[in-house]
Amino acid sequence: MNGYCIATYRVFDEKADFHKKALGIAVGLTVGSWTDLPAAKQAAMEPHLGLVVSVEAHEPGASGERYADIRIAYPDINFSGDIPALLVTVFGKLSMDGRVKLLDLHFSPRFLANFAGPKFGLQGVRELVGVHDRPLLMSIFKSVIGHDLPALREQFLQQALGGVDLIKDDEILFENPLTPIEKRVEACMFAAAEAQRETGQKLLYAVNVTGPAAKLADQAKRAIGAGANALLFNVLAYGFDTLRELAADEDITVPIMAHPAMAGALYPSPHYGIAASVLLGKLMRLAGADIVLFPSPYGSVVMPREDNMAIRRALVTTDWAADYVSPPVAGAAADPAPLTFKPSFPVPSAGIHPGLVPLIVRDFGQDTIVNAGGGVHGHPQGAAAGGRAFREAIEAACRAIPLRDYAAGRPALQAAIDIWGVRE
Ligand code: 1AE
Repeated sequence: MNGYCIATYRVFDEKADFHKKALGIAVGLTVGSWTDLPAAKQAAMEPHLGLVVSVEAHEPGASGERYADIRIAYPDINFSGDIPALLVTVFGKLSMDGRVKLLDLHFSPRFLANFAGPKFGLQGVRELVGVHDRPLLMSIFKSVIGHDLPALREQFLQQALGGVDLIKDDEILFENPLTPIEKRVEACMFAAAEAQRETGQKLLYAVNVTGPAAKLADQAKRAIGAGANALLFNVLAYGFDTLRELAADEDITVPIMAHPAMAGALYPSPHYGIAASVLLGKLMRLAGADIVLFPSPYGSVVMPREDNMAIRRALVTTDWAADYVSPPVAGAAADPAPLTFKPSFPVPSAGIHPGLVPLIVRDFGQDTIVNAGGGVHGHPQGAAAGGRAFREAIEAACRAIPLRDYAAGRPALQAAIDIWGVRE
């Protein structure tokens, strides 16, 4: 039985006949030409032919733009079972052909069968840190380039003493002579143990895996050998299949955190690129990210709230198939079954401070990681107080207590509110 992966596009054009355009995509990105083929050749090519599932045209509204949402079904026998092949098929040349944005992807069961998804997932990460009843808290190293190991170790210790559950490298910290990865892991895990003796808190340190693609797995394993208990990875700079390979490696026995660096080159335009929910949601989870960072609607790098909610749905729910439409062809596989991959942890990030925690909990509930760099290190009483202020804000939000009330008698939270305010 033929399986189809379905791509949904938003195509902008002042004059085009959108049905003709849809047919052009379906044929052009699969068999190339159709009506010119002799009947015998058409019969042989039919299983490979892309199909127009729907064309929903929108006449100019308030924006004055004319566009259509077009769904095309691509036979999965046309491409190998990997993300690069799928992306090149559905949006390779097309991404450069006028104003067109890839809004969504639905995967056939046969295509999905090539993937294992996250190895740990949200629940596995919770188990590693032993926290099941609140959002987790992560802080980010800030100002790391040019620092030596003792300086980094001290910065780690101060963050850890604030009661954070995870600490991540800054994504711009690459392999370097001052803090090479194995030495960095040893120094930071030593500080993690020191902090744990004081706070009782288990902690994951996501160390940045960098360098030539062919050496990433080896570097990750060396870091794990030195004690690393999580990895950070700049997925979009390397490609989704590199993430999939790391996640599928049996010797990589720790969660992988996906950083969204470079995503802004791809998702923000309404006219071009790939929707955030596909880029930072479905494809990240498919490729095996246990934890996924993305800009939030609340902080310094703003992503619209509906995009954030669509990413959350893609990362944590099982209803990817909910709006799958079977292609109108005999022998097409039935709608895909609900997803069985583990959920990935969503991490709305950038410019987060304690005064934003109620909004994060309102939108994401308990199953999120509150993540901050400047919001921890910029606390007037230091990074440890910065972490404490966040923990207090999380407690307040989970108990639906207004932050300003909860701050009374809690100097760390009060000081954070005094400088950053509260948005509820
Ligand atoms: C969306 C990525 C956020 C990130 O990596 C980062 O470093 C945030 O830092 P702050 O919290 O904005 O200081």
